[in-house]
Amino acid sequence: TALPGTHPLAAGLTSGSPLVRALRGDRPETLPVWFMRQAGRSLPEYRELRVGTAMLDACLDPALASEITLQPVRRHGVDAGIFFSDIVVPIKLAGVDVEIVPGRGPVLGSPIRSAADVDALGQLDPSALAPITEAVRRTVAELGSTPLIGFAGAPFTLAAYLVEGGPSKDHIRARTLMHADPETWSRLLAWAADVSGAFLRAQVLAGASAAQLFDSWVGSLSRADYLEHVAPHSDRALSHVADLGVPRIHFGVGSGEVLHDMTTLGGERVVVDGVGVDWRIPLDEAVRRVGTGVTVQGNIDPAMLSAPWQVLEDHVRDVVRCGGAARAHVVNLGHGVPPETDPAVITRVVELVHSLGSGRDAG
Ligand code: 1CP
Repeated sequence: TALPGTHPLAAGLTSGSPLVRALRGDRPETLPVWFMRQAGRSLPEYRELRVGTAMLDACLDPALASEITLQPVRRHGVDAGIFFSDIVVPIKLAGVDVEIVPGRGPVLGSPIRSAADVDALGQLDPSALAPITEAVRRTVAELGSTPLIGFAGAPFTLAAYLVEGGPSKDHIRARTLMHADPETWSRLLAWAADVSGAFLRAQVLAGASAAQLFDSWVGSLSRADYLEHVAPHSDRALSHVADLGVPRIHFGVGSGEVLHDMTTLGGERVVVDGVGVDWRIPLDEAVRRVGTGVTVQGNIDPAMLSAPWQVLEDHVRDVVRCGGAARAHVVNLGHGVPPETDPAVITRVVELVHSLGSGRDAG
């Protein structure tokens, strides 16, 4: 591996952690659990720190980004930190005019819709990633034996913002470009893959022990379009960390039709270590689709977090029972923590999962 000897995984600090073991296919004594969007608006300590600082400025302030990453780990006792940043940070660093509008999400100054727009995209200067590297270094120094997960946006999900110019429902303009001008589409996705890949690689080299690619909006694609126009670019993004030997997780929402393809990226073999599953299909069904050559991650329904405790507890036990069909299971939500979630509920879910042993004996 090309990891520096001081890296937490190479140095043996995180290699025996439940998260890393589970991603490598092992069943640790306790199931690992973490939550997508565990940092952020559900935490009062986050809201306090963020007062007066714009989202992307917070992402580029190493002390702030590191502290926000650590908050949910301290509070909930989760088995991993997820680096506090956003999928649009690297495209901003590559010169794209993008802001994160509170209550809305990423919004571009001018959407990318033509061949000329794609030609005008700049490259990501590696030195621009210095605040990311610094934030990750500080974070892993505090986390010790708890692994940090680095992440990036998959090319399709990034293109959904780049072409639409902001959040959208069915990504119709993006999918239109894909069919109307496949050559321009392919160049746009290759650009996004390399920018995201460089962002992911910087996090891993600076100390992240796992890497997750978020293809949040993959559910708006047909399987045929996914295989032809998207999967090769996701493969390209993940290839940026392939030589580093860290476990790689691939996650999407509404991904049932392409779940298997997300593990093989269109090839013959499983090429990722973990696949994230949303709340729409039970994990035993997910295992029927992906086989036992990959660890499953998920899939507590985020809507359950505000249900009465007994309803939530039964659901969590069921998720763990269904996850018993997989070679290994990383417990998570099917998508992010809703901002209105009571953080005490999250802590209680962590305690419950940790009381269920390896997951195989839960019944
Ligand atoms: O002011 C704020 O608090 C802004 C809210 C916020 C936060 C806390 C945004 C805007 N991004 C983030 C952080 C973030 N984004 C993290 C780290 C926190 C953690 O997971 O603990 C991560 C991993 C992301 C990744 C991200 N950003 C994704 C993929 C994951 C997912 O949730 O699907 C996506 C799609 C985005 C875009 C984005 N950024 C922010 C919002 C509200 C959105 C979604 C907008 C939309 O609906 O299209």
